Amino acid sequence: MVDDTGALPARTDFSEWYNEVLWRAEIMDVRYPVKGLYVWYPFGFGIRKRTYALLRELLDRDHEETLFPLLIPEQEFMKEAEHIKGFEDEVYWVTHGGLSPLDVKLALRPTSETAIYPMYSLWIRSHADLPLKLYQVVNTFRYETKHTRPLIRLREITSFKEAHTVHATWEEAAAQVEDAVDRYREFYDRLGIPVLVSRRPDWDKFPGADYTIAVDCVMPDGRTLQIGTVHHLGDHFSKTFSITYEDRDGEQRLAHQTCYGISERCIAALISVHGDDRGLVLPPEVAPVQAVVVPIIVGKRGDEVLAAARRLADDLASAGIRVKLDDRDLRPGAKFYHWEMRGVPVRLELGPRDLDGGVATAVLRTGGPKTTVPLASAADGVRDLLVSAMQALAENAADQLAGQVRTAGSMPELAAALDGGVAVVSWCGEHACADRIEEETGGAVLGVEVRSDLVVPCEGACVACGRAGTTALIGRSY
Ligand code: 5CA
Ligand code: ZN
Repeated sequence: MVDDTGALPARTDFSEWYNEVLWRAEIMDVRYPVKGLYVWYPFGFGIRKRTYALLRELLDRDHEETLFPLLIPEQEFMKEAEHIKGFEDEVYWVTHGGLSPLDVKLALRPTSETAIYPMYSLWIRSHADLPLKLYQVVNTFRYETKHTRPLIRLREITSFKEAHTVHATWEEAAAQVEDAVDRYREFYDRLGIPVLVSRRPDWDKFPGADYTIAVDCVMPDGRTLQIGTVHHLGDHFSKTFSITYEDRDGEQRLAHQTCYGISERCIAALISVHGDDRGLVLPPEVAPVQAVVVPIIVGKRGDEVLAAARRLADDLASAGIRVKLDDRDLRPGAKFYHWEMRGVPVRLELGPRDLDGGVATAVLRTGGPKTTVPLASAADGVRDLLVSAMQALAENAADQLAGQVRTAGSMPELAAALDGGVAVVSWCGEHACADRIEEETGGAVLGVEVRSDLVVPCEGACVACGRAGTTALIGRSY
């Protein structure tokens, strides 16, 4: 689909690398003629499909999937004051049906609180209806004015997973927030992406929330990407939308709510955190192709080798491994390059000498020495290799993050730490100090109550004003 010959820029030129890998590995085509809207290539969509299957698997344990309309009537959208303030400059409006102006303008959902909660008001009657835990995977629209970027800052978010839960009490909703954070950690753990979890400062919380817990990853250039958020909504929306329930004593009470979301930024993280100078490196669970078989056809045993390669691929396929036989009329080197770019975890080479030895030569995308897999038990061998590939990928990513987190005790140290990473500092909690940090270092306070083994508590004097502070995470973010 794309001509992918030619070298990729080094990943140390992260922006260049990212843009090139997106088309060379056939993930996104950026040529769609609307700013902030991009097209999934089928290969990229294959990664997306499997990544979201994993997300669904984790949520389906105790949530139910649903689907609400894209259009939200203006009067519902305008109901919750803080929420509107947060989104008013980002909403697309539908104003006409054909040539006729609509009586009621319709918003394209930027997120779905105001679509879902009027229905929750009808659905929830008594304590027996609680807790309610629903989610949907939809497209949402945000008229972003910051620099748009494929998979990172979109005007049409194509893969917005949003969960909306309702509980009897504030405490139960708070427990759900913790549960959701754990679920997101598990999701990123399965993808081998180490994350930093923290509570956002109040001025950075979701419009209409009591508090927001965010999940960030660190990109290769040291900038952070918010790849998930969990919000405690308190009773703000239940007041506005009359979501009440009758408790055990027959009293009407306001419900308490949470919502949490993940977008295709999870794919941006997957690509960026694991990729290398040769292209993608994919976790086997979400790789569209887990193993590629490349016949090495030299001399006159070509037919024999090709037949054995076909048998090998068939064996792997019938064992449930996603395998491709690359029998194209190309040099092996060109095939290696092609599949490395696409992040295929295991490459199996089969030449006359391998065949004589009853093995295939195996190479992991994550590196390391070549090994062999016996043809007689190829599926078992490849399965083991996929496990090793996943381990290597997760270890590499953990090492990478460990090198990107630094503690800083002064403003100059902080500025230095932000070059290529994130910083842990002591901060007094004042907005003015956060502003000073931002002006002098370009770093924002990402959050407090930071949860990560990599973060050592930092309880001394505020890095900006010297008053007493507590541990805070500072980063330059996407
Ligand atoms: N209703 C809540 C929870 S679903 C909500 O909308 N939260 S949010 O605004 O924080 O969005 C959830 C996640 O979507 C963010 O953490 C971020 O990872 C991702 N996201 C937000 N805006 C964009 C965008 N323009 N492009 C890509 N991803 C985005
Ligand atoms: Zn301070």
